Amino acid sequence: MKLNAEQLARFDELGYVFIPECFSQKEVEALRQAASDVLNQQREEVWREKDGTPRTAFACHTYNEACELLVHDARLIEPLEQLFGERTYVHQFKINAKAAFTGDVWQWHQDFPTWHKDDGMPEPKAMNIAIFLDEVMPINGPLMIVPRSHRVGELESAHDLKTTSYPLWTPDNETVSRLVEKDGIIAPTGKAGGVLMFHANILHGSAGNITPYPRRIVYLTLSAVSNALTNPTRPDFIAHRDFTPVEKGASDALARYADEHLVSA
Ligand SMILES: O=C(O)CCC(=O)C(=O)O
Repeated sequence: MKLNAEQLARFDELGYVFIPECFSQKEVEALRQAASDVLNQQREEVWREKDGTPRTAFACHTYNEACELLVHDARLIEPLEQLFGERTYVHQFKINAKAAFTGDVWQWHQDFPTWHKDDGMPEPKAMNIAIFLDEVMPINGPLMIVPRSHRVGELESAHDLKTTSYPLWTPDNETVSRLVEKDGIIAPTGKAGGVLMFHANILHGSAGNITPYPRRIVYLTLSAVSNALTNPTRPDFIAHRDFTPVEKGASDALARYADEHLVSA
């Protein structure tokens, strides 16, 4: 799947592209079952909120087949190859649960400062791709984005350890206010199966989820192969050390997996 001229122009101008209903309901259902499975595992890759609810399952493509198939999905790989002009490796893969009632905040941040300062990633030639596993609504902690903020480059930031997320490099409130005053905040919402791709320097964050509606999102981070990590300090389940280009799988691989494995409710 390639981005069209309008999507490319939109990405350049605003720093993100949203593709509603990119994955079918059958594929999403297979991924939802995968999410329930991995988030309930007791292992070092699964991090929890203060009350013990699962928050993030890292690297689950290494211990779940549906997640592994997703990593090789051309709908995710091709647009990034197109944007970077080269092949990509998997820098990170995770499922953020943002559980009903207890899913906690993600502070305002750009992704690149953390990748740069904690992992030694040379350039912002990497990107997060969000795949919605539940309907993302204005009320259940959607990802909020400051459009055009990718154009300001890497903001000054401090290491913030306040939430249950891994430590992030976050800008101060004055900086966030200044950028928001200029360009506002948007929150792409939509049905499960939607895909949101956003620039490594876009300012984003999300509020806590006090609704009864979970908001599970998969995040696949792909980086250009020329942009390998030079000094990773985080565990390799958070910042992978394998920089070989990710291969594209069969276009119907996830759908076939769903046909073979879906457990009906
Ligand atoms: O899931 C969210 O709400 C935010 C995740 C995020 O910002 C990140 O992984 O960098």
